[in-house]
Amino acid sequence: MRSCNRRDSSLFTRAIVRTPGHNFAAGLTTVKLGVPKIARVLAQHASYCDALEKCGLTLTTLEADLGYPDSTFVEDVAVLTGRVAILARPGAPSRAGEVEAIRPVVESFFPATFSIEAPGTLDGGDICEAENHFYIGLSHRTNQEGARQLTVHLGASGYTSSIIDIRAMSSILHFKSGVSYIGENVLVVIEEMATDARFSKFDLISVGAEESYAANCVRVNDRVLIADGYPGLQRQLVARGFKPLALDMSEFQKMDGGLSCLSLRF
Ligand code: CIR
Repeated sequence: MRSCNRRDSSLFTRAIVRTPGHNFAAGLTTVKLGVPKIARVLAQHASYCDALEKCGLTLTTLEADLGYPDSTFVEDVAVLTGRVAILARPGAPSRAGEVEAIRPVVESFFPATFSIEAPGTLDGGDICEAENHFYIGLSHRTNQEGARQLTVHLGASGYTSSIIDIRAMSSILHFKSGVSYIGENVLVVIEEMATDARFSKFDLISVGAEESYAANCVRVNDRVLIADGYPGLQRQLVARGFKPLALDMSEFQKMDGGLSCLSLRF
């Protein structure tokens, strides 16, 4: 089955999610926010899935994969677009096997699926689509070769792309931890990105240092999913006519995860 050939990068009909495993806390993290409580992880994940359904998406829910504690962060293993799917090649060795586990699912929706090959590495969390242009974050997970291969695959489908080096930005793991495109030419950015001339064509919403986690938000059809507890961003969204839907993300934040990482939307 071919996925929708959407024109607008915020219009989706489906999403792939993966239930967190009971060993979720064994995944990677760089923050010191404590150990996630599995009951809360599962409850927050269920609320996230409910929110996607409320936004009109049909979910494909994959079973927990105990071999990969970070595998609930499905966004990192693929880049799904309106025209083509590219399986990623996660930069963290402990996550490498997640790709093969999701391959048949992605291929069932996207017959034309490409793959990032060694020595390229690429995490989906580094890729931000803004209409028909893709920003590719060069990070400690996504390398030059991975970015180059993705550029070729996207270009073959008529998309443009550009590379943004975030390796010196210690406050973010992935490019999309600090940047989210939410449609209507609006880009939500952390302060460090707000003065970047490459984003000057956008209507920028800059989130302050105290709300920087909230910069990872997701436009899904007529709603913008945001992390709960960030009133500044919520106000700015409402002021521009967006309809935010706040979700408790505390347990995922403990593992460096944001809202976008929990689903592959298409
Ligand atoms: C990791 O370090 O890979 C996971 N613990 C968190 C991944 C979050 N993914 C994302 O921001 N796209």
